[in-house]
Amino acid sequence: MKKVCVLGLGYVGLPTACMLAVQGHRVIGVDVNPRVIETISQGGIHIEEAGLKTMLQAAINSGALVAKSEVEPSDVFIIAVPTPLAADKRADVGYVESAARSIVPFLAAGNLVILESTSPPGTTANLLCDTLAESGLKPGKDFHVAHSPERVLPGNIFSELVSNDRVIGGITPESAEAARELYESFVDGEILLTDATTAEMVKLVENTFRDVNIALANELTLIASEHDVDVFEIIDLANRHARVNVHQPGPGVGGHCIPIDPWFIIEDSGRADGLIKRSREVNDATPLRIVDLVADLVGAPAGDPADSKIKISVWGVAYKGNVDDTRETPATSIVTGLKKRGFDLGIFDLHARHFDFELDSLENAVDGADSILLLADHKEFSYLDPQEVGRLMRRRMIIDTRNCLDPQKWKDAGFEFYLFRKKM
Ligand code: SAJ
Repeated sequence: MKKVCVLGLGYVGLPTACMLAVQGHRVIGVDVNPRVIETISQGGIHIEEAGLKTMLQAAINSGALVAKSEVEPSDVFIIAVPTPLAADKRADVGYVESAARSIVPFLAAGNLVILESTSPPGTTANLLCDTLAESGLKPGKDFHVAHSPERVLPGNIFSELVSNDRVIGGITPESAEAARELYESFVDGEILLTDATTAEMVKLVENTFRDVNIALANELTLIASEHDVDVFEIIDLANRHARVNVHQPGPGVGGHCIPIDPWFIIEDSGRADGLIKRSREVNDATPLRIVDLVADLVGAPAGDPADSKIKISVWGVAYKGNVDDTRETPATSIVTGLKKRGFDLGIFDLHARHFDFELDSLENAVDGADSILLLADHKEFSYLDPQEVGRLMRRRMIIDTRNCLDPQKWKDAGFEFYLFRKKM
């Protein structure tokens, strides 16, 4: 069992720290945000994830996990800090660099440093190793360095931490082996070893694959509406073909990963004008197409926005269903666009913690509304009673951009029901 210092206690770092602690490692969880340290030290959680609170309390109560604001000498250092996208569409690796620099004073021969943050190709071999070498020790000779990208799906993190195959890229084969030894303590999936830059690319390719396929689905939505057919039915039937896996269209692509990572691949590539960039543009344009769709179906507010009283009840502003995360959520630009067009809005979301606009209760959100616009497929929405909801509305209309409601149930309650532009 090792002494492991995990830097960054977010959606990846905190579950990983808990998992290592309950496996018997001595874990120091470090975060620059004092409120995060305080919350965790009291056994509380600052992010919503199934099973996290229970795992955290077990780790804290056993004494195996301690949350601190300072790094300290350890056998293993895991860096799980954000790599946001800068305004110039390049990766901001500043948090990785400062995390690495905070490790330098404590680095010792025989240590292992693992970068889990999604990073542009070459970050581990160059930026990370160069910064750690400021310790005077030689990366790959005196200590090990590896990149092991997290691949967990928010909402299903703990089971995927264990069951997913894990890719580990070492700056040397020995570094990869050293990292395998740690992950073997909780990973049941296959552990696949490679070099650090390949591991970085693997992660970016996974998310880019998803982004490109979602772009295809979002483009198909536009084509399907030209023929007045249901895009979800088309995709469902096409996916019956053994070699076809079209993803689901939606109101846009959000989260901290899929809309970001493709840029990390193309930022230094001569191929910046190809499919990957075009897919980003298709997905980034989707939210404003939803605004146009609402104006077309519900009717644009006439004349001076001030006296228009058309109200849209927006349901679900998290970047996807059943999570609390609103980072890069398409709902932000959709709400902004609808407000600019002069619509009144009522915004309802049971999960989202932080949103740029005020959230309402369900009653206030639907009160006097002319249509519901569903943006995130939270499971609670399918439990709602359309009659009860309809009683509060001025007009019974619903636009579902996630295909997560039963059209017949709502139509039986007198609702006009739209899947994107397709009237059901
Ligand atoms: N989305 C669609 N249609 C789809 C799938 C997703 O519109 O068919 C949208 C979602 O609504 C959301 C966005 O894309 O707005 C991303 O959601 P997601 O569920 O695809 O992915 P994340 O961001 O929650 O998690 C992804 C996962 N990557 C892949 O599945 C390849 C996860 O495994 C990664 O660990 C995570 O990114 C990450 O941290 O990189």
